[in-house]
Amino acid sequence: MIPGADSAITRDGKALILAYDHGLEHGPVDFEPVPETTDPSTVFDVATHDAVTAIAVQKGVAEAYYPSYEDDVPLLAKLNGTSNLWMGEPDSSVNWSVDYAAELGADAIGFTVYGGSNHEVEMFEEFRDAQENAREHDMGVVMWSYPRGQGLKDDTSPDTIAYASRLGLELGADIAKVKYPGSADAMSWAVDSAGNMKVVMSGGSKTSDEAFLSTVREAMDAGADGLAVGRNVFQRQNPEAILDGLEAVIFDDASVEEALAT
Ligand code: FBP
Repeated sequence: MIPGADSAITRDGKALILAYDHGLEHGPVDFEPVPETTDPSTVFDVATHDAVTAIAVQKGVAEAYYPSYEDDVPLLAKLNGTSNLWMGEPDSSVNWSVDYAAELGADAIGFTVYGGSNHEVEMFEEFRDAQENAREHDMGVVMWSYPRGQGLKDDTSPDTIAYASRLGLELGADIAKVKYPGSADAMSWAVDSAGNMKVVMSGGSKTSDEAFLSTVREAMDAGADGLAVGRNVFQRQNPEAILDGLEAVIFDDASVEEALAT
């Protein structure tokens, strides 16, 4: 971790990353609630909202769409990713290089690490290469730290999520993105376990405005540094409204009631 390496994708030290790699990770089924989101331009337009500190996409989407948005939103190059068609032990192929991401204008890299998977050793080594290369380009490093695999019983338990955030610090991420462990106390432990590395909460499947903003408020109160979110934004008919609310909670320290009123 290098303090400040994430500055291009944070605002006042906090992050609101809009994740849009679902076409690879889950398939087009994630676009069904709002069919217009099948077109990446629709989600890049959403990402121009002031609250969004970076958009995370895979290579093909970056190549085809980022040139039209490079002045509007920082790019977080999600380097690895796997499809839902893969039925094996959790693993993720590296789909583009750090050098190529830098050439496309990326400000930071994103990398999934499945700690505990039978493929942990290779994933750690791939992360090492990407992390060290990102340092050469002065790019921030965000780890999607998702412990999972056949040996892991509960991938969102407090122990597991604290371990997930600690893996980010140990392996040299600037920000670790972790699943919400279910309570403020557990999130607080995950944040403490990360030392001075930043921890952001992962969005998860779509919930109501109030439920989602309440969880984000809880995570922020527990010391989280923001959010990396996909479906809870782009699966809404009015994504700008939830981004207004998230901006209030994350950057202006608003209560849920205040955020709902924005
Ligand atoms: P969501 O906010 O929609 O959960 O997106 C966050 C994210 O990490 C995406 O970047 C990724 O596509 C997806 O979740 C992977 O989720 P999972 O591996 O749990 O299916």
